[in-house]
Amino acid sequence: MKDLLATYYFRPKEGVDAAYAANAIREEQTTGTWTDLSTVNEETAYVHALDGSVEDLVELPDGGYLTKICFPHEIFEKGNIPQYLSVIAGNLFGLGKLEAVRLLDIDLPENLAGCGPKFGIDGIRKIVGTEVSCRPHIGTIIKPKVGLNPKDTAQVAYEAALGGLDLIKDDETLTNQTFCPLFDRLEAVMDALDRAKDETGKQVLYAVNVTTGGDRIVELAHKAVSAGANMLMVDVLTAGFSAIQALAEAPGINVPIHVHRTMHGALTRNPHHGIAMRPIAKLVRSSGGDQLHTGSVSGKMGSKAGEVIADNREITKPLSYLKPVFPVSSGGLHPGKVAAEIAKLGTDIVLQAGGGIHGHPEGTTAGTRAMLQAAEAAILGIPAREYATSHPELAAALAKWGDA
Ligand code: RUB
Repeated sequence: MKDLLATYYFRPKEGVDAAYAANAIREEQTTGTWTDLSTVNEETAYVHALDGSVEDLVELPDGGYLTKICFPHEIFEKGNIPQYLSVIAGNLFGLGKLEAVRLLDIDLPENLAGCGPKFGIDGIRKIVGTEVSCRPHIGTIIKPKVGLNPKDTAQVAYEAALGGLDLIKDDETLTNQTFCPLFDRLEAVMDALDRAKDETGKQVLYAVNVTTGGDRIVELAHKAVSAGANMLMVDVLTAGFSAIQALAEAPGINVPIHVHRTMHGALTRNPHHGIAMRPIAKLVRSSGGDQLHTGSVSGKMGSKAGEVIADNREITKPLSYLKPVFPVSSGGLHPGKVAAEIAKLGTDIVLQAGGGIHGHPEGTTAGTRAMLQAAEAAILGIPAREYATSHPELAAALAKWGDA
């Protein structure tokens, strides 16, 4: 199939026929509007090739409807994701005949897909050296999320790296503020990771947050890579999908891209209205994101386990034309939650903890070790409490946060 199929949930306003409402979505997003047009006549009848079609309409027990709309591939400008969104997720959200409408999923055909991740799961595992063990990656967000100067940020990174983790990242709110200029921080952190590597032998990734205006992001990313960055971070919904795409396609930017989804709750949280995580995740894969926050099953952010599992399956499923994205489970995680995350999400996952590492009673290095020990225990099938009897860092974490 060369066309794009989009799945929506919707509730028509009282008195509005469901078939009429589904067709109104199709019309608004393709060739139509609220009335017939003098500009569509015998001579311009060719525009009907872009009409699209309502493929399915099913009533649900909650009174809402599920519909699938087929958008002809020619309606899209290949590779222009902002334009894709204007079609599949545009004016329809404001249609007065609808009480609510939510884009649930898209089937994005190969002919409309972008370049995809450069590294994907295997490429990232290769850099970090976990391709044989295949354990989950352990990551941390430097905390406090903002406020530390470059020297102190680097010290936290050093201590985290000594504990043996795989990924260190900036918080989504930290970019290039005066209290922690990006290039000073990058230089200090990469130097700290080199020093840690001399002791541990292990390469750690540092996702420096290059989220900025569209006119500056590629140049900033180039400079960051020249200054030694081995991973870049982008907030996809605030910067836009084209920010990821621009970095993934830019010659000379040969490092993985860590994609944060800050602001997603405004779109994803209402189960009846907005945009589900699934289409966002598929578009991130298509745009070239190597890692993506998709939610946790036991953390603080209120994700729904079933959706996280299914979203992760979608972005990791083998496709001949797109590498898999490494899903990131994050938000309120600590060692006591690791077993639940692995049980539900498997081992091809990045388990990321900020407070759950830097809040460890014995500090960041012990916090990192505790996360890794919790992952080892889960993989061995040993309850965390039992494993903790011979692993003091894990014991201290469980004593502080529990194991549920
Ligand atoms: C978590 C954190 C991330 C959230 C985002 O810090 O900084 O921004 O994971 O949520 P902490 P999500 O580990 O201290 O809670 O990953 O669901 O998008």
